[in-house]
Amino acid sequence: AVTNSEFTYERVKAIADWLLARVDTRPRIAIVCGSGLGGLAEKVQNSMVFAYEQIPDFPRSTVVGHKGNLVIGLLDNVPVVCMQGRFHSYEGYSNALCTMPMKVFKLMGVETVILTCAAGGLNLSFDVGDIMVIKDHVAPLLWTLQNPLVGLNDDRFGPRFPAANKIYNKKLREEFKKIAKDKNIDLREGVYSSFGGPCYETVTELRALLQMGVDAVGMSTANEALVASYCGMKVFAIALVTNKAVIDYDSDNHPFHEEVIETANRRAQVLQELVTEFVKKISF
Ligand code: 6GU
Repeated sequence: AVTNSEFTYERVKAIADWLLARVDTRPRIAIVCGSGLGGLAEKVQNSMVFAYEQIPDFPRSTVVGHKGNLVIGLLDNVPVVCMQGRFHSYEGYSNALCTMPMKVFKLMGVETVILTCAAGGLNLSFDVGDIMVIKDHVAPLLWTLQNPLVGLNDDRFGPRFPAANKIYNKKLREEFKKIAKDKNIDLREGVYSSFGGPCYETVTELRALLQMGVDAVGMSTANEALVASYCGMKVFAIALVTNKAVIDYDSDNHPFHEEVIETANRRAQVLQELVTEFVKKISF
């Protein structure tokens, strides 16, 4: 397995330098587009598009609904670097590999990372299509040797023992909520949980999560948020509730990827509008 220590500072810096040598833009904001939300990257202008397989040391995207491009350009005149599609542990990638792009962003000069993802709604008051600002996470994979920070630590990235209680920047959350309020868009705020996938969770697992205070569940984001925060970048994350998590033992319903993509497509416009406005606001 690839461990944190295999992504040495020098190896990550080589990737960052490779990218910086090919663009004039110097983005201070990075955006990760989750399932069905890659349309945001198409709003980026004067962009340079790098297919992941073009970038040295980058893994490939293997998921339907996820393109695999790194897009660098201007989102409403603000320089951004945008991941159109992310890496997941269920693709066979270690969490260290899945989160390596965060370190690349750091060495490119990025200060703020915006993460988006699709998630199943667990909170009983949530509806399909709701947008949830993430304020905390529960990520069992990160309790194990799958934690992307396991391995030799390089203090140039971050501390050996990083705090995890303030990963999701409060000011940024407030800023985003203000923007939504001005636009009359309803927002939720809550706790996100991620499992490794690719299977969805059992009824009992979901019920346990609900009891723990989890509001939405997905297969990504928490690992990236951890590493971005560890690297000293500000983190903001939103989950789009694409389906309801099934917590009834006798329900005939079940989650499926097509529904996830369909809801994401339906709500992509609103999400893009919010994120674009947000990026403009925080770029000052
Ligand atoms: Cl119900 N679970 C997980 N882990 N990911 C999801 C989901 C559920 N719905 C959308 N993505």
